[in-house]
Amino acid sequence: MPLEHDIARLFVPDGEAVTIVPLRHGLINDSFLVTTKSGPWAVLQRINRHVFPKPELIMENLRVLAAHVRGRAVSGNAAGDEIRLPEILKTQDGRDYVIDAEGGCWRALEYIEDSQTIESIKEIRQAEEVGVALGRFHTLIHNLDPARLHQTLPGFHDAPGYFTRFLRASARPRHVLVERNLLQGLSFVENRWGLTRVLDQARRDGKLMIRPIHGDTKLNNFLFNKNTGKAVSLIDLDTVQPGLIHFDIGDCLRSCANPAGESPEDIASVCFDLDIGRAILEHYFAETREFLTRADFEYFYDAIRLIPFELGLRFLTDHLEGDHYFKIDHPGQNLHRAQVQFRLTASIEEQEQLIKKLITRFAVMHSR
Ligand code: GN1
Ligand code: MG
Repeated sequence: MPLEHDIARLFVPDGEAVTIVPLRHGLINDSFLVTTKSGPWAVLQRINRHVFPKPELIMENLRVLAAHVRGRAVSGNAAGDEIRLPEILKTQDGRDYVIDAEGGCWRALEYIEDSQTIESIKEIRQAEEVGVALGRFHTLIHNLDPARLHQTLPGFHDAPGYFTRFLRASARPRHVLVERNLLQGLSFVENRWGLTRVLDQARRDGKLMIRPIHGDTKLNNFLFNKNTGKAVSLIDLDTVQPGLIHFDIGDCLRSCANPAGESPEDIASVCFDLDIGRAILEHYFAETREFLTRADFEYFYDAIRLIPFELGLRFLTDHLEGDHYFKIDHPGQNLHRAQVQFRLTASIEEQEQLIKKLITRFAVMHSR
């Protein structure tokens, strides 16, 4: 019997029959949908120990987050109460995670009823919903002291750090790197290394402040109600940690405004869809009026350009290092993923003036 069945049994109430189906959209953790006789019940996950060496820190963050959200609900100050975070489910003997014989760390999160994920934005309304949901999530956590959260993944979204690592991985004699796609990827990065410093420098200069963030705001981490189409939850909370909200906005647009997705066969089909970007930002800003500053707005374009570039850099480095971070199905997949993100970065650069104009318009309307 597969391990996930044994583990699921520790969580599921006695005697409940369960079916367990792997969910395949993450590149890091292993996830399974656990269904009992009354319907979908939980998402069981094995946290990747190579990526998250201290999963207990994730669980502590989840507890802090849950207590903060409950506190806001009680104080009646729950601007974000329409966005619901999945509860941590306990084992029958009261633990909120389990370590298996091989050291794997398992936990179960509540399944939000009648919800589904989507893989690409098909209607503008879905983009609006994403903007609302991310805005509500940030509103919900913006006054949680970031010092109360652990850094679950040190170096995450540290663009200068990723660049240094890339340099190390690519510092081999160029004649070994004969492949054209690879050479193109290398020169794409080398022409943009300055970009990796922009947000980090703004943070060092005190222009941008560290806040709690989600860290992984890709489209399939938003849950939509199957009946109403409303975005009801934001899942995959492993990377909730101190950071810049700019990472979340950049990552959300990176994922949502590229309808071709992260793995299209034809890289030429990748582009940044400005209508989707506009709809997300408009609804995000309408929700976050309360705390965004003028300086925040000054760096949103850089974030939108940086995050796809950064992810491309991460994929390319992983390809050069032998694919030990992102799961792959075939060799060369991380190089292809990098090319997709670089194409998206280029599409954003082509629309720089339009995107900046849009952000300036929102800045005038909203910032303090
Ligand atoms: C990883 O595993 P998943 O899909 O939740 C990665 C994100 C990337 C994403 C790209 C901890 O997220 O940063 O944007 O792949 N998560 C981590 O698909 O590295
Ligand atoms: Mg994730």
